[in-house]
Amino acid sequence: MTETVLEALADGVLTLTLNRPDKLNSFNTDMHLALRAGLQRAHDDAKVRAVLLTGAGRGFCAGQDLGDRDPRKGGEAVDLGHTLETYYNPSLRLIRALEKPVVCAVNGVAAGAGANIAIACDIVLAAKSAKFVQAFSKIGLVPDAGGSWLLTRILGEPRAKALALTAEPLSAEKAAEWGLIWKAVEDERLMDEAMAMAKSLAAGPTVGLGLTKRLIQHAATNGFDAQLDLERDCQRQAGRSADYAEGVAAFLEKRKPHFKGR
Ligand code: T3D
Repeated sequence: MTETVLEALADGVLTLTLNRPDKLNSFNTDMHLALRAGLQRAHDDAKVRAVLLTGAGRGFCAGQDLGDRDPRKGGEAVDLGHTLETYYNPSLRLIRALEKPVVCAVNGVAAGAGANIAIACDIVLAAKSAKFVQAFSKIGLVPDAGGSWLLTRILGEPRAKALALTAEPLSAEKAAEWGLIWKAVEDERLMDEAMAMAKSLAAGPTVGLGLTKRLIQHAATNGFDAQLDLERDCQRQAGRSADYAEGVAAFLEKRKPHFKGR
């Protein structure tokens, strides 16, 4: 059977490739479970120091496989609240909670939950030909996979509402201009640039990078005082890491640091 998510670990980077290209990598149950297993491995395996998420074929991910939701097939209606809680939300939570950088290479269209999984990642690069589509309103649904939260915080209400209500595609270049993603790159450069970014992060001070991710995510909801407290706690922890000692020693010795991720 074809694997729905391909996993490859090299140079500290765990590459997860959504692999249902004939369906634009839309999610069936198997792909949900495989993605979650890959993300869990990223948590558990100390050899993984960064994740690169991408899609096979011409699309990144078209969200839910609507073939699995065909109302014409009859039977009991699927409880979509249950499918979010059981399948989408655990992976979203894993991406956000993982204290290692997650780079996303959006190789083509990212629609519905696929768009929102992409923007939940830490650093998003997209091929210039890619587009982001909040496809939900076209089929009578609401933004999910964290989209209502992320879009509103990143873009503000006017743009979040317009994208969600109209389902108008947002080009990669516009997404970069609006700050929704890190950058749009030439199609043929995407995987090289995304992998170079992931490798560079994987060679970095993993403890400090993970804590940095935690801090920035909490800033969206913390008040200033609470954030100062969190910075204090995170800096205390980072200051106890071997990589901090190595970073300072390397600076003083005028050489490149060799971080070990501890
Ligand atoms: O259900 C729950 O558990 C709740 C959770 C919901 C989360 C969600 O994500 S809901 C939103 C679901 N996604 C969509 O509504 C997007 C549907 N797809 C599209 O709007 C378009 O396909 C795209 C904008 C993504 C891309 O357009 P285009 O013109 O580049 O490609 P296309 O020709 O429409 O699609 C290519 C093939 O992929 C086509 O198959 P075919 O005709 O070549 O055999 C198409 O049917 C298939 N495909 C694309 N999206 C889906 C899909 N098949 C199943 N499910 C899809 N979501």
